[in-house]
Amino acid sequence: MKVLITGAGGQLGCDLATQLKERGHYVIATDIAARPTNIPADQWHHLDVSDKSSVISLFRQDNPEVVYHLAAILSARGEEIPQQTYRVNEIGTFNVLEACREAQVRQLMYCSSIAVFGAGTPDPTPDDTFLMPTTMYGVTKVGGELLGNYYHSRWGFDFRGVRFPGLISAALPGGGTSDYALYMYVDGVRIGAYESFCRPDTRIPLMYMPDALRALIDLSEAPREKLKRCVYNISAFSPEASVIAASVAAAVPAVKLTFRPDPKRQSILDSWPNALDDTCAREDWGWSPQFDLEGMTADLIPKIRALLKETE
Ligand code: AKB
Repeated sequence: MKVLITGAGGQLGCDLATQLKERGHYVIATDIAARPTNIPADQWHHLDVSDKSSVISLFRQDNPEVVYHLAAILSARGEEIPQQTYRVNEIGTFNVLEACREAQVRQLMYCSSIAVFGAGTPDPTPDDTFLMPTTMYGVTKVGGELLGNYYHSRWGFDFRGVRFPGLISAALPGGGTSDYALYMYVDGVRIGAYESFCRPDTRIPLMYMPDALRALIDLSEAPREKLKRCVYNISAFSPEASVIAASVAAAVPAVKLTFRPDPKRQSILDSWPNALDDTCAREDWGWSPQFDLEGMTADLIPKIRALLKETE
């Protein structure tokens, strides 16, 4: 099957391209950023999703069956450049949906986020509750979900998405507010120290990358008649930041993990749910995470060490 990925140069995109190829798909990777080394030049296109005519002509030319739409500016970076974040995330998603319609793409997979929620949601937070995000990133993710739901009900278009927790992997992310968790691992191993920009009692939903990739692919392959909605909460674990630090410290002796909250990013973290209720995903398409915090720590730390050796 021919699959196109937008934002393929990011934290999620690089690993997703590899996984989809391993499953035998022909992957066309696109991004505004430089081509990652794991993607051959003939399967790579420069694409700015905020440029509608480029998106439409590329989709028409390459004719993908499924599109994974990952291109987005994340929450912390988005607060520095809100207007550009609106263009890339909101207009970009509209352009991708329109291009799917014009080029008769069969399915669009969408990456939403815990950032669609604002403070005061029930704990754990269910799929259907009030959506009052405080960041431009969150606003545009709500907008993307609503647009996709509209295309589904108006034209029967197969739009599907997950609300991702903060994702943790060996690859460096770009501009997320959940990045403190990832940097405890990466800088903990690489430098032996990391100062988190949040309080030790900060608690948001998090997920290890292999589970995140499996969620996207499983949802894409689920029979449509089993799905009662287009966008699903998915959840794995929600440890306090101090508990993550203890898990890293147990695996990386002498690591120095400290906390100095940054008021802006802390207020974003405080506005997000502590935990998500993912009952609908479990019931409709059999979602279940394989990694908890300790399982992730045991798997991830050797991977970061191996990556560091490769780049030495
Ligand atoms: C971010 O921190 O902005 C993202 C997210 C939670 O969607 N990682």
